[in-house]
Amino acid sequence: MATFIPIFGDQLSHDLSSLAGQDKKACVILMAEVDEETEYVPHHKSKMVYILSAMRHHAEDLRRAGWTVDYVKLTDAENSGSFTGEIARAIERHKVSALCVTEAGEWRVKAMLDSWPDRFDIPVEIRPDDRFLCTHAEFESWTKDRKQLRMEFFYRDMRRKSGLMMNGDKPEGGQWNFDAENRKPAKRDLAMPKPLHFAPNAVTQDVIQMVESRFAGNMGETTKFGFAVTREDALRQQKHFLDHALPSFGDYQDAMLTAEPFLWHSILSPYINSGLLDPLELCRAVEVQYRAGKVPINAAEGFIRQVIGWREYVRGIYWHAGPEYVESNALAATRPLPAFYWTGKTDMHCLSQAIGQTIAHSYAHHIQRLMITGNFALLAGLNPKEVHKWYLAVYADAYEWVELPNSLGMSQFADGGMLASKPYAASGAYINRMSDYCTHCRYDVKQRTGPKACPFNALYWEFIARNEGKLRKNPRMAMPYKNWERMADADKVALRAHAQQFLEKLG
Ligand code: FAD
Ligand code: DLZ
Ligand code: SF4
Repeated sequence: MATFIPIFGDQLSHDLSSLAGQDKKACVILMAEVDEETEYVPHHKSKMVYILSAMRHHAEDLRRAGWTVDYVKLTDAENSGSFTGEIARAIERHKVSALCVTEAGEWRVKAMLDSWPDRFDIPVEIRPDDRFLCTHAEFESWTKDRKQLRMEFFYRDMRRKSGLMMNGDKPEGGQWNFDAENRKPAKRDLAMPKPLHFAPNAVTQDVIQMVESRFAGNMGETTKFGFAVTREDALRQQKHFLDHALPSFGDYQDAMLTAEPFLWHSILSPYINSGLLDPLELCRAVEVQYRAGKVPINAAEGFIRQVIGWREYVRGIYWHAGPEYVESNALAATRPLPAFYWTGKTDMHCLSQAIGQTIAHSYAHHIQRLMITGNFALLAGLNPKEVHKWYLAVYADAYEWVELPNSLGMSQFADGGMLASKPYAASGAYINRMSDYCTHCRYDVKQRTGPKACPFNALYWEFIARNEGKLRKNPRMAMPYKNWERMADADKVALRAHAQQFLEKLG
């Protein structure tokens, strides 16, 4: 009688908790490609190719390591289309005495796992996912007696807990955070590193064909597919990042350039989130580069903060906020997502760049997600649930636990400030400062009204005016409201009329 171990597409780690201490000879692992997962949002084609090919390669790796793996493909005739259905079928195929699984990464799948003890007539053990630094209990205890949940204080605890960039109990460099040094605009640079491109092998080609025929209408191109699909190749990209991009990662973290989708970013999130890379191992490798004098402190600290700070913090918020978090809409935003989010066809150059590269690569870096597509959605009052579903569909790194707090909380302020102390709302001036987009745009970033005026300008003031009742008392919004009050009435009327005309045309 075997122990049965289901492994999901975001659990592709050899040291997964459900595998720990098991006798390989007495276990059967199940991995299943199922409609339920490929269809809960219209995933980008490259995201699907990445996950399904990485699953197939991981199954082979596990077999080579001595495990028995039962793998169900999406095209298998008997495939029931759901995890629960596949487990029921597999229990009939194998003599199974117990089921052991690593906890789910999101509320939807957790509800399913919680139903298994009643559904199946065998003991079900659900183990914690120990690939995170902060446990659920630790995060809950950190939230106790705090009026506000702010990443910066949580991050300090994670630095202390991990010992990363610490000198005893003091932060390396004498301060916790070097973010003030990480806001430089970038210039075109021929020496800019490019992420490695991994040519699809026969397994990936098979998945590409299957995805192209089953999901022809989904966003994306697979012709440029070049993600790593094995841990070995993901480690190659990790090394490439450490050697070539990390030294300037900090300086240009917030920069954007036309036709440069990657800049000095790591492009590691798909691998970290699916389990091919270990986030703590990566952070330790970053610290080694710093201690060896190869990268400056603002790069090393900045990178480590993203991973043990922001990544762990958004996971904590996701589980703390509960399954109803997805329904939050503090600013009562209802406008439907414009069609150009799926096509990139808009004459706003910043948006066509961010969306165009999303279509091409299933990737955009953080500032593009936050300050271009996210900022536009916030200013235009787009429905936050629709915005969330878009982010969940289009990025290769998107799983609900990490995407939802970032989109609904950080970028749309739909949680009323649980995650961010103020909305990330900005006019064209910010985009112009941090990018070269405006110089290639048909709009004039300096104009606020009139046919050539940058839409972000009037939309910004419309956002301020529309949400005055909800945001006026936020101390971090005092300056914009002071500026709004100082403005002449005629200017206010003209700005709001211009914004409303634009929004009407948006449909
Ligand atoms: P780098 O810039 O190289 O950063 C290094 C690593 O830090 C990333 O790989 C990632 O693991 C981590 N990281 C950085 N910022 C964050 C953050 N805010 N939250 C969590 N981890 C972070 N990240 C996802 O992994 N999945 C998502 O679905 C996702 N959706 C987002 C939606 C919106 C609206 C916004 C504003 C951000 C979102 N992020 C998401 C966070 C961030 O944009 C991506 O992690 C990052 O762009 C991934 O690219 P990279 O690996 O090159 O990151
Ligand atoms: C995203 C995704 C897709 C597209 N397909 C599958 C799949 O067929 N089988 C699978 O195990 N996982 C898939 N995933 C990832 C899952 O959505 C993710 O692992 C679960 O939602 C758990 O959070
Ligand atoms: Fe975007 Fe406005 Fe700049 Fe055009 S002018 S790129 S719309 S910020």
